[in-house]
Amino acid sequence: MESHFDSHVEQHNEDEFQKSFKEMISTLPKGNSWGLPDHLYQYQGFWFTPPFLQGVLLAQQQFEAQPTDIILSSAPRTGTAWLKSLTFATITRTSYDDSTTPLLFRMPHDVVPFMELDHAHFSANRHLGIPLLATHAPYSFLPTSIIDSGCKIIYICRDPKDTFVSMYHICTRYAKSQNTQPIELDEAFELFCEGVSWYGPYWDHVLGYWKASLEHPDKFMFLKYEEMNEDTVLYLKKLAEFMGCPFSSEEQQKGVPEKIIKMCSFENLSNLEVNKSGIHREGQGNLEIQNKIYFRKGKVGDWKNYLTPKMATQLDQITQQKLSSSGLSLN
Ligand code: PAP
Repeated sequence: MESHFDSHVEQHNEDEFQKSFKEMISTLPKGNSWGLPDHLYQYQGFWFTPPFLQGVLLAQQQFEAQPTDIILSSAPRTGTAWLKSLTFATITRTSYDDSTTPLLFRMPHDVVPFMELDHAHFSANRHLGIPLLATHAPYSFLPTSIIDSGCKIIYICRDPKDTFVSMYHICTRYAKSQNTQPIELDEAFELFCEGVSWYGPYWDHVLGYWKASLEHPDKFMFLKYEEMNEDTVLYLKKLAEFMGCPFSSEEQQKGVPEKIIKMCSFENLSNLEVNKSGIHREGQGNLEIQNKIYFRKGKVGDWKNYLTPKMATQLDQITQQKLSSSGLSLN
């Protein structure tokens, strides 16, 4: 059991960590954060806002992965919430059904702990007894215990054009909710192309996980939002198998995978009261955000409504150049 002394020591260490983190961050290159309050800072090749970078570094020091953990990794706006809801509903299907699942009253981000921000509560957040943990950390930033423990990693990525459009919208919607000036699309586009985006450069994020997945295929599942959208049943079955809880033939006959997919669909989740009017990270300063901001359209190819053909070509060219000889395509 933890004593007062232990918690005092922990607090002291945390204060020390905060102090050295602040000093360290003041030496880093600073980037435009798309009109949002915190600046982006470049650390070891990737851009972060301070709370997220601090969280990743703390996790590197403190998080001890278990071999049974399943890490859900993604760059922002690539399908994290969808992946969380599908994996959560699949893993908990013997405890809950579609009329009792916590997804009915908690948003997907609130049923799976997030490594960068929930580090202080790892054990507390596992009260649901599920092995899932989410992170946006680039592969090279993962705590060594995740690699060493051999736990499973599921990565989801998405066409950079839709990822960009989705990121642009969450920034403008958040800025509007704070009554601050939203960034212009052109400016955000330039920043994204230069790699200056949350956990960007986006392509480097994807490539880090892609290469690792080729090296350790048994430990990785590498997903694309578009493929999941095309054949969700197939990918949900693959996910269940990968997580060690395949759907039995009886479950398949009863349509359990289809029910989970319906429950976790954009249409269903975005219309739930919790996702229309709830608040994520309430009382946590700049991290507080309305749940509804996370849900926009959930469509493949919505970029066509926002990018000019010239912009689309420019992004495609960057993607082709960055991914050349990797064997991966994203558009
Ligand atoms: P995050 O990094 O902010 O958590 P993330 O969940 O990775 O975002 O991705 C958000 C995208 O997934 C949004 O895409 P859009 O802007 O193009 O619409 C969001 O609408 C979409 N999304 C959210 N929930 C679902 C879902 N259940 N099914 C499919 N797409 C979804």
